[in-house]
Amino acid sequence: MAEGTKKPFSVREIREQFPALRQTVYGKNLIYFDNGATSQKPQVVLDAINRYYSKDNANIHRGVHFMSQKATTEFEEARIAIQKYLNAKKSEEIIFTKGTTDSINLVAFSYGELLKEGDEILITTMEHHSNIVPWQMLCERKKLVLKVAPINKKGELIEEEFDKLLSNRTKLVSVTHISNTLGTINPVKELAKKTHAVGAKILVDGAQSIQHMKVDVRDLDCDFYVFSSHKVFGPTGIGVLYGKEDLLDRMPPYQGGGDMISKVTFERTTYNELPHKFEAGTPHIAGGICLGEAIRFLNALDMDAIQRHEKELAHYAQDMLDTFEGVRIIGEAKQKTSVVSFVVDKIHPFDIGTLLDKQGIAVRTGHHCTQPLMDFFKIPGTVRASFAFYNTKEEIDTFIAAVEKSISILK
Ligand code: 7TS
Repeated sequence: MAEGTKKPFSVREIREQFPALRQTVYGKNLIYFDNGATSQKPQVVLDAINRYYSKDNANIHRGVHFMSQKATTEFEEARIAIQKYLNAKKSEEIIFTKGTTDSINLVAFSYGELLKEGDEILITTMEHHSNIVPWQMLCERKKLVLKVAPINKKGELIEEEFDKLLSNRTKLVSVTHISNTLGTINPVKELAKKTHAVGAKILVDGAQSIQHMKVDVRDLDCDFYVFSSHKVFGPTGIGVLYGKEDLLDRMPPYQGGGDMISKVTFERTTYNELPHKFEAGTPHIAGGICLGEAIRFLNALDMDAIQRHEKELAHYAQDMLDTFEGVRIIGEAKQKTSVVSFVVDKIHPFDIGTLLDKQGIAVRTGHHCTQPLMDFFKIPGTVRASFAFYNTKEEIDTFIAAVEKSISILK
């Protein structure tokens, strides 16, 4: 297909490419609504994993031999595919990590080295633990101050409060693009402008956005953007840190080891250039190559159509659940997508999740690694249905009937 041409969106055609969706669970057709936790993998990614380990397996950046050079080329081509997909200026700005959590820890450690006592980090109430705990650890290590911008009852960031917390003491804002628990879409482009106006940097946690919308890091003007491969139809164990080149250049390495050095003596070591400075040791080579494949797969699709489809699914599910007595939707932001979280009066989320499972429906229950957010809503957890482009309205009809049945059993 010519560069820039997108396939018209067809759920049926997309589903055909995901073998995991064609299975039964407890004798029922699987309905996979746990995409916030991890996504299923298309055949092209499965084939790439098989191809790599069957034929191309070799270490990279070091071999003179054919296989090593081939693996190196494929790994670096994946980096370029990701760079283009994110519209980053240079492929050197794409650092392979283990995933979102690892990327945030890298920034917390490394960018954190540039900060001094009294500097402030600003996050929000709706962050995943991965975007809370590394900052708490950094604050303890460097005597920094962690500030938390509050949200309203709908699950939206209160921008006036965010503005009040921003000051020339703020050195980094770290905010999720889309909340994994609420589905809220944060106005990160606007937040980036405000952040830069006080001279701070902004990290966007893209764990829940890259698979649902077109992301252009230069348009957002974020300083860092992080995501996990496994949530974007690639393998586990690999992810990405995008960072602006000048900033990454100023940051010290996170880990020491092979590949990240330029010259080692016992007296002194000099470090390699970007991106290698941040990629110590043998990386997840197959993972990187297959993430590249997942990104190419996504790039051929019409992301605007996908976004419309997923928004429609979430609204459809939410509107129906809203009519049930005793059901409360958690997260009713005006700008929201792909996630419906809810609680039911006097019924524990886990019990609903268990009954849904027996009906072949995979959802997640619990706090979704957002305990402070659960505290804000004064609930122990939610039932969360999180959708991907391969989900259908018919699946939601089955899900709604199953929720109704589960409630009637448990009441
Ligand atoms: N940030 C957000 C917004 C997330 O949703 C997640 C994972 C992470 C960070 C961490 O990603 P990891 O790949 O490094 O683990 N969220 C979820 C979830 O909602 N259910 O399971 C994992």
